[in-house]
Amino acid sequence: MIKTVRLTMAQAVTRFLSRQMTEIDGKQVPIFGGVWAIFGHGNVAGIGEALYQVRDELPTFRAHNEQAMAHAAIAYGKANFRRRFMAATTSIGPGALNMVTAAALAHVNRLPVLFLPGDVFANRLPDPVLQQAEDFSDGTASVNDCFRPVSRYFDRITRPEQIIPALNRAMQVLTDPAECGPVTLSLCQDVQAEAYDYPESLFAERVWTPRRLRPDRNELAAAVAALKGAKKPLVIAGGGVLYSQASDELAKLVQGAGIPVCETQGGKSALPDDHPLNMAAVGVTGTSAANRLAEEADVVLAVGTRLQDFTTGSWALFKNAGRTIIGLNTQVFDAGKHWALPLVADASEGLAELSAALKGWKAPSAWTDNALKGKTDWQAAAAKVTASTNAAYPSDAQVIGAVQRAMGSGVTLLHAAGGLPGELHKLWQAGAPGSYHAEYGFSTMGYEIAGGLGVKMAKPDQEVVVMVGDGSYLMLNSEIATSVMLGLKLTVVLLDNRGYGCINRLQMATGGANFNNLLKDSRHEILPDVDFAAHAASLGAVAEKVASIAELETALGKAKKTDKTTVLVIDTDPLVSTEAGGHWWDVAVPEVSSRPQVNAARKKYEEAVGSRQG
Ligand SMILES: Cc1ncc(C[n+]2csc(CCOP(=O)(O)OP(=O)(O)O)c2C)c(N)n1
Ligand SMILES: [Mg+2]
Repeated sequence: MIKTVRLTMAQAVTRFLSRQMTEIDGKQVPIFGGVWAIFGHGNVAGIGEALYQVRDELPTFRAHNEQAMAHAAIAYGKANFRRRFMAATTSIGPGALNMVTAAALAHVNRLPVLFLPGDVFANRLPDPVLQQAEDFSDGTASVNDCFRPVSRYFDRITRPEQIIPALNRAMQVLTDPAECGPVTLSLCQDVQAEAYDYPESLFAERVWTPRRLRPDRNELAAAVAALKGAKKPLVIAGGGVLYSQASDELAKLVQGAGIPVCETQGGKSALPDDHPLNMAAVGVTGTSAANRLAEEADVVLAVGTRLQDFTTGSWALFKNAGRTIIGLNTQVFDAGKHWALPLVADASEGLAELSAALKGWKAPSAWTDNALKGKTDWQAAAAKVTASTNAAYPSDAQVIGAVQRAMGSGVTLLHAAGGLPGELHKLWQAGAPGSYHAEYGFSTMGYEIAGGLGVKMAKPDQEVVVMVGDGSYLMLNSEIATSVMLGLKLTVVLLDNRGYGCINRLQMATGGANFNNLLKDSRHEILPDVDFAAHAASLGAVAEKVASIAELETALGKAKKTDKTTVLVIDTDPLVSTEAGGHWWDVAVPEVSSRPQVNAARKKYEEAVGSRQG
């Protein structure tokens, strides 16, 4: 007879989650950092009661918005290089669907998070329950089906014993570097409360260590041959380098072979910004140093990157017609993209084996020297745009310069949407791996503050600096109150350019009229003049509006010394962005229009599309 324990399905879930462990720096720690929860009728009696039972081993955190709490959970997973993660539970209906955007964010960025939304009654007897959508033709449909396309694994639990294989599969997905992404276990609310005799073995402590695949011999040989034949090799470092914690192996390979490196948004901080071979940002928001090399490169070793359009300049960046791309990636789907030579492996293992096989081989020194010179030129251009100013409306770049001078490279900097991602990708001088936290896979407005909270939970001893536009702030700011409540300090720098500055600039670049982006160009009776400092103060933060770059630096100096969440607001110019560096991005311009500006933009667009390689 196997030993069993009688628990509700929800109690089985929380007990199981509390027993899953991992090893960090030789020490065993729980793999789940906690559970975010907003309760409603769909989870308070089931999962809510079960979370209370394990509150000492598996802490529960309360938030103000389900999307935001999911952002915090996802940021926690990212800041932990996917080695630890969190769960998020909601009621049914609106509470559940508030997490769907966040699920897509995690799906796009390949980040681990466990969603536990409540679902309708499996027995259907009280139907329709509060917040249940009724499908006239499909009795099995529930609004939680919206999670299916944005979950790496989705399951609906309609009987208590189904949770046994579902939890097994959930852990596989959350801990596998190739499959990694959001898992949704949609928990029917009546079943949460149903008891079952679960085998005790389900609740044994398990230790999960990351799988590190070594390369296939043939793929490795092909990659080595391609690199040895290269005259102009270039490495693109993506987020996979960080998740694999492969920075040392990357440095070893490129220093040994004299190969310049450039970084995607997800990969920035793979090497410190001041590493001589780090050409920094590549692509649409790239530096001149990196993009010049990318245009000429004959062999591109793309490590741990999805090669999204911002990285490849919508596939117009790599202009060398004979170029070969090597895709070093744990995921086959990414490794072979765009006819790349696949090298399916963990980044660290793959780089180590490439280093060993390339020992003694060096890229032509003219190529490496050319790269070093390009970096110096870029640094001079960047210093100019980030220098201090007395302007009443400084640029985003000038604010970035102030934050960098005041906070140094030792902080973790976080951003997600608006004009900031492009400027920070180019201009922020990142320090240690993971110190630059960009959510630019989904670029979700409103990720910033909640994401900062998740990073602070993962790195409580780190100074976490969130940079956010007025648009993103207004979309989702509620977790400032949670950061105050939990004593998790954030320093938030809010750039108020009175509207959606970057989309307004994109609108103008595509020939459009200034329309519906900046507040002044939007239909209004009264032009809003939002007092962001008063708003942030009302949520419990220390808040101040500064009048200049100099005042911002002073205020940041003060913020560094306090342990309270601080929000600093500065007015900025919506029309300026950094022209240096950068690359074309494919945004389709209307083929016909009564506006001559659109027709002119279309002409330029067609020329750019025509120059795309492959
Ligand atoms: C949830 C969401 N909605 C819409 C967009 C499209 N979008 C990208 S940036 C942006 C404007 C952001 O405004 P703000 O935060 O003020 O930054 P700014 O562009 O002014 O720098 C919009 C609407 C998005 N990325 N995310
Ligand atoms: Mg704005």
